Amino acid sequence: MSALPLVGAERLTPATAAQLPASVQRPAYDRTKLKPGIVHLGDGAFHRCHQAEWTDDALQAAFGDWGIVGINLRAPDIANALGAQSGLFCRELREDGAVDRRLVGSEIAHISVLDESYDPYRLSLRVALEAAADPAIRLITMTVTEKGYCHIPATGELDLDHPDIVHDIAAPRAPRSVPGFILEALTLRLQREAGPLAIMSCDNVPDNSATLRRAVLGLAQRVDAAIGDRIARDVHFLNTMVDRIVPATQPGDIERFAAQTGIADFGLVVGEPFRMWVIEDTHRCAMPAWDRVGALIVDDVRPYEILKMRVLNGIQSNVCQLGLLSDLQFMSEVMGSEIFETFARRTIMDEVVPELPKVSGIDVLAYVEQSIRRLKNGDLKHGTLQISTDGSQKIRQRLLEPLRACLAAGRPANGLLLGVAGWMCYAGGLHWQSKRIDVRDPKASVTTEIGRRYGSDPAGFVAEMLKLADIFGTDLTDDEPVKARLAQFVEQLRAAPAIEVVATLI
Ligand code: CS2
Repeated sequence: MSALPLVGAERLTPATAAQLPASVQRPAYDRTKLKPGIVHLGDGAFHRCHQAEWTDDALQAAFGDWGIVGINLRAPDIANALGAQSGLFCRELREDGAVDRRLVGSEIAHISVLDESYDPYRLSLRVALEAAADPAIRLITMTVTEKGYCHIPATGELDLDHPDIVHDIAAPRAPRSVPGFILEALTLRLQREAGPLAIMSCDNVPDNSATLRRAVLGLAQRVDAAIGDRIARDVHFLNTMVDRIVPATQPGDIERFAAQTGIADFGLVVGEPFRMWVIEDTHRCAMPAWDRVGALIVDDVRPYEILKMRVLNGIQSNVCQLGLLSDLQFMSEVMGSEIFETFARRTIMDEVVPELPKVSGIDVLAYVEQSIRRLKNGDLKHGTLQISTDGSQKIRQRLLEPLRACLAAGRPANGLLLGVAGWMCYAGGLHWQSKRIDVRDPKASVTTEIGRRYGSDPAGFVAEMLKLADIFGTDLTDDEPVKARLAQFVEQLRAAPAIEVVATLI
């Protein structure tokens, strides 16, 4: 689509919002009365299409001081994009050709911490910390992606060698990492007696908020042990499971929206109708009335988390690299191929489902079919590259844990192993036709170096990859059958497009 539709479209603001077509749902509460109650770190597409929408529903059901202050500690610059729109943005849900549009009002302020090379960086960081330390805030939520936790993926422990953690131990008042930011914000809050607070991670990290808590307390131990003790006692960290497929917004989405509505919305997000949110809250912490609009409040989120990470995310991570290595750009193209669909279903049914915990109220087989349907949604442009990004942080919970469970039960795990081999080839930069692969991962320099050195020696390549203990742990390094199978798959993936290897396997 050309950029022309944006010319002549008016920027979305509280004034121009009135010009949106009548079919666009509006907030059903008085937004001018909304005061802040939540600070959210990582104000990206997923947050806006999930928690922000859910908060709009909750405000509709029971109005209260639960406006969201969005903070981005790194690019993208939301203050520029959403500040100019007074926090307003629309979300579109797309499926089977149908489009559902809604104006979301729950976000009321935005702060971007500037790049460190700019002079006002420290000032912008201070503004963000003060926002989080404000007594009006009773909840800090976050979607900062897996790598934001600065943990070792294989163990979930804080990575004390992480450069940002090293920095934050030396300079805790000007933190760079998410755990460092939370620690400093909590320090300010405790010094000022800012009142009760709960913290809720909404990332796809195993035991998400408990992992964050460990990171914050681990850092506190090295910075100020007394503050650490108070955090451990006074601040609740609530584990959650979140679910909705929300690809990164494309310029074409914004152009189409402008062409169809006359309004240019630089905060637009596009997702699927399905949504789910499960919150583990045994303390009954203060939060918006999310439970009245569909969120589940439970005593133990783990079964839901394991189900979602191994089935929905599991399929995504099992096939995204293989799709990319077949030159397929979007998940819907991958899952639209009968070969990949059969492969994904078989892997999940034969290798993953038998070892899943029971989840109350959920029929696992129906859940698997629903997940496959969701992943085939051709109205969403969910890039195989987007899901492959940061795979080193994702594969433990999505592929390796189910692989371990399957092997321990004495079952063959060829589908999962092919997915792992796909990740290895992607991370190693090994395309069968030697096309350049865009490896986006915190471990990219290490994995591509292994690919460069061992590209023509599949067994050596697999052995070196498995030695990355922060990803693979130490149990697979000497597992000869696993190594042999992975090496065989890597060899096949070096010789033909992945879809052919998948076809042979099924
Ligand atoms: C995706 C997830 O990019 C990714 O890692 O697997 O964002 C996925 O779409 C969501 O977890 C679905 O809830």
